[in-house]
Amino acid sequence: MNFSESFIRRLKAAENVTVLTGAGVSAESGVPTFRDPGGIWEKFKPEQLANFEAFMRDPDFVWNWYQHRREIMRDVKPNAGHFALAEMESIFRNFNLITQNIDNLHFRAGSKKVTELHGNIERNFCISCRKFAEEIDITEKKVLKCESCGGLIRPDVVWFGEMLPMQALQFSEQCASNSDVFLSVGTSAEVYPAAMLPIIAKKAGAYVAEINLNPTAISWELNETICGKSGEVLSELVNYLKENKN
Ligand code: BJW
Ligand code: ZN
Repeated sequence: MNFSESFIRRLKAAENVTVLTGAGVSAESGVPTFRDPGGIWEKFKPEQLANFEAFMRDPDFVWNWYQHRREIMRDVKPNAGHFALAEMESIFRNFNLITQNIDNLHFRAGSKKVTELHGNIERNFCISCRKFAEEIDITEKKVLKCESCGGLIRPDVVWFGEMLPMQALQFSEQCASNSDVFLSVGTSAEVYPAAMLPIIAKKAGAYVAEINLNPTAISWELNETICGKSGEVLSELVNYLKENKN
């Protein structure tokens, strides 16, 4: 792969690097993406499933969908892209990984500094008393009830119309504003406010590159789009950096 000269020059000099990841980074592990052909939203509309009203309308249906996804996520392994990002943590003085993914694969690959914008599928909480549920049986098809108050238990993920965790969002915006280089990897950049982060970084003077199979909704606003599989591009990038970054 030929990385552009300007990208390499900026990366070699970079101290503050931020990476935003999306579902595409986990695709090579076998986790379905949302908006690609064959992705989650081809079979289900987001408004049917990923919002609070849908959960209240049919809690068992939405719960089951998350249980199904938990089974997929439990059985997959981090891929070369996750491992490359974990290695980058020690290459740059200040490296921050921000993810929209809820699948835990960055942690499982060894990344330590991960900011989760859309929650984590492994956690669950009660919609009435907000208490976190203990470990759950992921084969249980009926929605669980809170042991303390009997309220419905939901996954600790961010649905449409819900606020992102405030601290995580503020920290991500800070990282974006202070980046020398910002990478947006495997995300369609269609969901806000996450999709604002590359734009914030660009406006603040960062070199912003996107790694994706295809150009995205925001490509025209960035410095460059590197077309390819994130596992392959990131591995090559980290190998190059290990040899060339001082
Ligand atoms: C590869 C690859 C490989 C494949 N290698 N690449 C401003 C403007 C307009 C709308 C809004 C706005 N602000 C807020 C909104 C509303 C809404 C929104 O953004 N709507 C848009 C759809 C228009 N946002 C919200 O509601 C957010 N909340 C919020 O803003 O609160 C404040 C507020 C409240 C009320 C009113 C106004 C403001 C919350 C968003 C929550 C998103 N939740 C989900 C579900 C999480 C739980 C779950 O998983 O079930 O998060 S939706 C889903 O999309 C999931 C993802 O994290 C997110 C992003 O998807 P992602 O990761 O980009 O995946 P894909 O599939 O879209 O793309 C994959 C990409 O990978 C593709 O480009 C492929 O090409 C690529 N790829 N294989 C490299 N191997
Ligand atoms: Zn409760």
